[in-house]
Amino acid sequence: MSDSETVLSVLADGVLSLTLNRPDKLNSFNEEMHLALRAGFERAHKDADIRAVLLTGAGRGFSAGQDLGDRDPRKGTPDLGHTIETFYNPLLRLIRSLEKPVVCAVNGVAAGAGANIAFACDITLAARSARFIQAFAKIGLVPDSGGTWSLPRLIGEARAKALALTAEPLDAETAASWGLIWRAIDDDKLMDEAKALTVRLASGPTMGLGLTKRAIQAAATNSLDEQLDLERDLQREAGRSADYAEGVTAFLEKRKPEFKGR
Ligand code: T3D
Repeated sequence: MSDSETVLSVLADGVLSLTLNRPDKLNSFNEEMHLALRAGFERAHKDADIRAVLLTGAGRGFSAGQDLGDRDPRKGTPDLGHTIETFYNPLLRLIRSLEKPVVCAVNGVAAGAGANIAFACDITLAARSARFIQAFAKIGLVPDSGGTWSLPRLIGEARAKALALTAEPLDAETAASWGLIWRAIDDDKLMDEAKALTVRLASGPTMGLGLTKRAIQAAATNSLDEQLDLERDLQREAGRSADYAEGVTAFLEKRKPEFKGR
């Protein structure tokens, strides 16, 4: 577990809140922040007391992607393939493979990898004032952090290409209406709503929610037949969980279920 101040980490009510915390640099990623965020998601994988994750940013931005201060070309040519392999790809894989809900509260501008990390989360809310920018085109790079995978799937090739080739900012309302995120929310209500949603998810049937996440993600590459088989297998697994027994018992007894996440 990293004790870096670049990502604030708080566990309460089954929710691990991870706050990107380099506000002076719009929470752009340096190596320390990469390692700290990764440590947060690794902890979420291992710790059964964590039943949902809330990712957000401190200050006026969510994240401006890679810290370009660490990429001064006058000091030499970096191997960006190495940094993608070492930092961004493992992070994306940790978020997608975590079988617990990951909520992202985009509190302000999300640019470059910052935008695509937000799109990789399970439920993404954004402040109405937030903007999403595929900033890569402005500096001669290619969208990363899964952007070339998630954008066409979420919004289709025409919109994906236009965003990626022009680097034009997309406002939160439009991002929601296009299906890139779940909802745009008034700035002053964003964190309350995001916290309430994450706490609600953390008190849910964690195993069933995790298997649901796995199934929906698998649909991107499965045929219908493969997906039907997967649903059968996952339903079998979910049907053996204590939370399923509790859910049905509570329904029959006309009371609220008390899920334990098992
Ligand atoms: O390198 C690799 O490992 C490959 C992986 C790449 C992944 C990527 O994410 S590449 C894309 C990198 N990100 C960008 O290109 C975005 C750069 N930032 C911007 O275009 C703008 O800052 C924004 C549009 C995001 C926000 O604009 P604005 O006007 O609201 O804020 P600002 O004034 O530009 O920024 C505020 C401060 O944050 C400023 O510092 P200062 O002058 O007050 O000391 C600015 O320099 C700093 N900042 C913003 N973005 C970055 C940054 N510092 C370092 N790196 C940044 N990416």
